[in-house]
Amino acid sequence: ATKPPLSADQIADLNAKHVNDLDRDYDHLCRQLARRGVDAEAAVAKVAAFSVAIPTWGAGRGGTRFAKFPLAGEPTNIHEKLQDCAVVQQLATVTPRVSPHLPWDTVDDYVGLREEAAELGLGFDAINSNTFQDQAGQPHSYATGSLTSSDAAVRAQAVEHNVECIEIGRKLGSRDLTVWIGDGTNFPGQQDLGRQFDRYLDSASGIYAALPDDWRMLLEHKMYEPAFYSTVIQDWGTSILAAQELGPKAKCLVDLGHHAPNVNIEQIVSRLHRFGKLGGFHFNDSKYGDDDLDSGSINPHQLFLVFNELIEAERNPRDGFDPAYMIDQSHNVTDPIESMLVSAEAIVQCYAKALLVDRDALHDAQDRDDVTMAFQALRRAYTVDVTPIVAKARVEAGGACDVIAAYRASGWRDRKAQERKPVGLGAGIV
Ligand code: LRH
Ligand code: MN
Ligand code: MN
Repeated sequence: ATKPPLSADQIADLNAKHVNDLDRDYDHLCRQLARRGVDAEAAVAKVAAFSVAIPTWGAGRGGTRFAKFPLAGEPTNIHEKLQDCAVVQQLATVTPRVSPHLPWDTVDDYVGLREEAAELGLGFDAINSNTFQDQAGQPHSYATGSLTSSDAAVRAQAVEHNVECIEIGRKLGSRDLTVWIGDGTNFPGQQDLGRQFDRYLDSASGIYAALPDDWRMLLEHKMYEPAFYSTVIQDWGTSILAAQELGPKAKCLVDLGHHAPNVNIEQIVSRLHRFGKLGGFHFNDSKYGDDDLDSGSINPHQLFLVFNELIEAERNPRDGFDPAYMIDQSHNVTDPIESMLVSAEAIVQCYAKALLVDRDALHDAQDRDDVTMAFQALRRAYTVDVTPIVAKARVEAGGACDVIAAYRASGWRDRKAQERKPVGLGAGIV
């Protein structure tokens, strides 16, 4: 039996205050959309089937390289992080899986951890390896890079860590390994750009060889940081070349904050899908770089356009269509639970809006080169307030109508501030 952290009765009581208004708003929206020939109920069903993983590290306060400001009652270990993720899932109902990061989430008993998560109503999603930091007691430093280091012993250690992540992931029930490396250079001439990529391919193929048949290796690119002159896996071009070289189980992962400014990310989605290489997503928002801001807080229209491409991709599956969706954010100034609740809602809202696009009208306008009506097909969906659709799906799944109000009414963080040990001060990690 599952042991949800919040009282289901309290959520139901809070919802009782809203259900009449929600039903009225939902009926009104259904009628409005029906006039345009759009089926709101179908959107509710699709929204109810949608899910996005949340990262264990997102449950704690993030930080910058300048400072981290801890929050009273924030989780300090994987067990407490799972509890907080379970709170998000209970209220939002679209985040049933967590994505672990190793060695940040190291425990002695991974089978036990999987059971602990299951009791909280959670499963595990993609496992993330970490060869961008040194860990205490590790034989070799990653100061010269990891999978691409010029030192063979360092490369072997980095490969070995990824293989261990796969073994741990098998115990947790994961089926994807996400590999992001910080390798690159800070000075022109520091390394040979070609030979460094060769070393990447060689190391990555060692990891690929350890993948079980039903696993995928998700290659995550990022333009810069921590390397500031060149980065080995810097863009989707390098990423897809590597994935093609490695084999069919290697796919590309798109983190929304990892691109050059103004890059057309939705077009990248389309390209990767065209070649069967779209493997997953890290959702966040960005103003300047890899800001890891809350999803939809800066450019919700871009998020909508990304989902528009994802829906087109789903309708035209190539090599299957099964992207691993995850929130990847750094919650520096908010309660992480609140950020994840709001972000999950923003993501689902953009998905719901993309579902409302009249695709026949869009495709017809495209075929006739009617620019205005093609754009209108998108615009008319984007401007719909889909709150009732998203709330309807959530309440039907036992979640909260107003996620933030319900979370605050639960008093969760104040209780945890009494129970949990305080977090020390320190610089942030990512
Ligand atoms: C790198 C990244 C990657 C890491 C995470 C902590 O910037 O996006 O996904 O695993 O941050
Ligand atoms: Mn990421
Ligand atoms: Mn990032």
